[in-house]
Amino acid sequence: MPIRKVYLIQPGRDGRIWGKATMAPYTLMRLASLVPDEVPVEIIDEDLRPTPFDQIGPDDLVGITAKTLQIDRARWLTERLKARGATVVIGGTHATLAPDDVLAWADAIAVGEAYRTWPQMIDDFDRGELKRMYVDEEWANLDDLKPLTDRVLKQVDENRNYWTPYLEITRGCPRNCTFCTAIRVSGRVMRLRPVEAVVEEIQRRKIKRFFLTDDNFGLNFRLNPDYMEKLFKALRKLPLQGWTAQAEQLTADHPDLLKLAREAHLDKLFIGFESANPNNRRELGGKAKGNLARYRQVIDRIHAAGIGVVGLFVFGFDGDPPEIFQTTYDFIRESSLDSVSITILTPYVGTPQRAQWEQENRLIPGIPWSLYDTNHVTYVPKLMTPEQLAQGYDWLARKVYGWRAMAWRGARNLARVPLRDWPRKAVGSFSTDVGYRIECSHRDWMPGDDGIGQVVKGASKQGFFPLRQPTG
Ligand code: B12
Ligand code: SF4
Repeated sequence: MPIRKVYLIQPGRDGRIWGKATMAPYTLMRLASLVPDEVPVEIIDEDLRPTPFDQIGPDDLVGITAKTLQIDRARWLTERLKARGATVVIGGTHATLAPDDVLAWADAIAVGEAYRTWPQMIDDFDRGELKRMYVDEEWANLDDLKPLTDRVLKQVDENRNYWTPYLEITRGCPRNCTFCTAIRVSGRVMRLRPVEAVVEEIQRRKIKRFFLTDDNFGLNFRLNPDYMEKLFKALRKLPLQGWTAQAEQLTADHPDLLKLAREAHLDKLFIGFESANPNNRRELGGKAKGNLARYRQVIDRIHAAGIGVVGLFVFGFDGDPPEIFQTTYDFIRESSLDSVSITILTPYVGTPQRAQWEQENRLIPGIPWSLYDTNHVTYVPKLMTPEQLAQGYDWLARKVYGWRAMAWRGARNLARVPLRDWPRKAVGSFSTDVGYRIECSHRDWMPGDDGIGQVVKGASKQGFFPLRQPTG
């Protein structure tokens, strides 16, 4: 049937926070830019507005993106949209990792990156020949990435509607941490976008701040130093306020590149320390060893370049005893980390971690996908009970995301930078901490029939401020 319109939906979860939504729909902006000019396209971010069911009908193709924690909502939406005669395609992480799970209820699925298959799906739908499954795991050359179109940028108006614009510069990770899905969704080969294309995109989007979607941007300090030098020299000419990226500890061993990165307005590196327990090194693909002295050195060296450090820690590895929370807290308190992310290990489909625990019969049955959010316990840990893992996590969350702890960290971060940088630093520190505090609020989250759920005060005795309900 000839296509009338394409809708692209980002399922909601947290709604607006102080008037804006947190996550700009970068994935959908890229996909919408692949829609031929003659076909109308509309992006719906449910954190900003409800899905307009009454406007969507039989000649429309609806694409929904979903990580695992959004897939229950994607299914709820699909059932309603199909009832209106629309055709629904599901893509993104969960469809890529668990295609059969999604094929059971979606009209079609897109496995992998979809740079090649998404335009083909639109064309097939237009000719009435849409197939059920499209696989694109060729790890497209990022040299040829289609630029974001002006109609998409105008429609999303990201500087007005969102706290954080996203940007992709590199993609892939050659490591293979047992709990991570990166190699299935982004490939093991590190791919780089041409520096000129990155600069052009930043200028056209008029973004002054951004968070890189790159899984392991920092690994390029070792793998592609020449590219990084070229990139930083280009970015330092732009009037940016600051940007942040995910990295690993080895960035600290490249002081010259760190200095250039700071000149290029890099504000903070999110470093995956992952664990303060030296017994977990096998799970961490060789990148972190629980060596606290080394962690301190890394933080000091990155700080010396004028760049902030957010420490990422995961809990519930098979080597983790109940004391891991206290050990990690002691480290966090005496380290000079700018901010901290704490998450519970989550066995996503397609990871070696899940395969092992499935075999050992340790996955807790009946947990909805919406609680695969890294804030909930979904398996039986080895050296603690599930309750001990949940309680230890709640204890640590209260310690590190309490208002007093956040204010103290904020003040310590300000003390490290010159007075002229205080406004930038204060906003940066506070927004990262508040973001993680909100993530932890999902401990008070009870899944609902609408695939989203709601906050039930006191569900975890966490006591953080309640989240706003998503619109619609
Ligand atoms: C950036 C990012 C974020 C951003 C959010 C960005 C956003 N707007 O959603 C932030 C930092 C907020 C974030 C948060 C979280 N994230 Co995250 N995130 C990423 C990351 C690093 C990159 C995603 C990205 O934007 N890539 C760039 C865009 C262009 O590519 P893409 O999204 O992959 O989309 C392509 C294809 O997947 C496909 N596609 C996608 N959707 C669709 C839809 C259709 C219809 C079609 C045809 C194709 C298609 O085509 C696109 C173009 O090629 C990925 C890792 C990764 N490499 O994917 C993790 C990842 C998606 N995140 C993950 C997780 C676990 C989380 C958190 C739960 C972590 C936490 N505790 O905070 C939260 C959840 C927040 C939430 N409410 O959704 C996991 C998901 C695992 C899973 N099985 O679901 C991943 C895979 C990381 C990992 N290492 O395991 N994340
Ligand atoms: S280094 Fe990071 S992105 Fe790479 S596999 Fe490990 S956790 Fe995933």
